[in-house]
Amino acid sequence: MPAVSEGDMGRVPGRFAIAAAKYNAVIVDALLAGALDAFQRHGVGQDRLDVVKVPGSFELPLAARTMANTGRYAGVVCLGCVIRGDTDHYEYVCRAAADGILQIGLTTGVPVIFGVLTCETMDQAVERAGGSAGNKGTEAAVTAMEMASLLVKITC
Ligand code: INI
Repeated sequence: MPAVSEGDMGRVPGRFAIAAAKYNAVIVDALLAGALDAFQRHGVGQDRLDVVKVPGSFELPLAARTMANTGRYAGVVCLGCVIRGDTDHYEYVCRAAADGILQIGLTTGVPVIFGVLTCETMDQAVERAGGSAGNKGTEAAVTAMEMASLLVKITC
């Protein structure tokens, strides 16, 4: 059996940043509450967290890149909610957010986590923001902590 490494949720390193979109604020605020709760439960208190608000999910990658490039953060969580309307705006915003967030993680080496809901309806968003399908903000925060811990293990 080879050595297997994975993130240790009992040893979460460093500071974290959260970029949260103001568009669909009721949903994103619920994602943010879930993320803050997850950080708290894993020993990352408010003194190790910074939250910035951006207008919409399209703006998340630039804020995340700016924060990742400071070198201050072990991980960056991006939270947003895009709901399909009658136009193809949805596709552009989703694609820009997903591609941008992926690119920033890869180019900076900082875990940048995709906590953006991409939903057909508001009901689906409610389900995923603390409803019957859990809270994707919580999942995004846990993923950020797990990846931050794993990267320390891999590189030390
Ligand atoms: N931004 C969102 O975060 N969610 C949406 O559902 C959304 N829709 O539907 O338009 C949205 N649009 C704004 C976009 O993110 C940018 O802020 C805007 O295009 C300016 O760049």
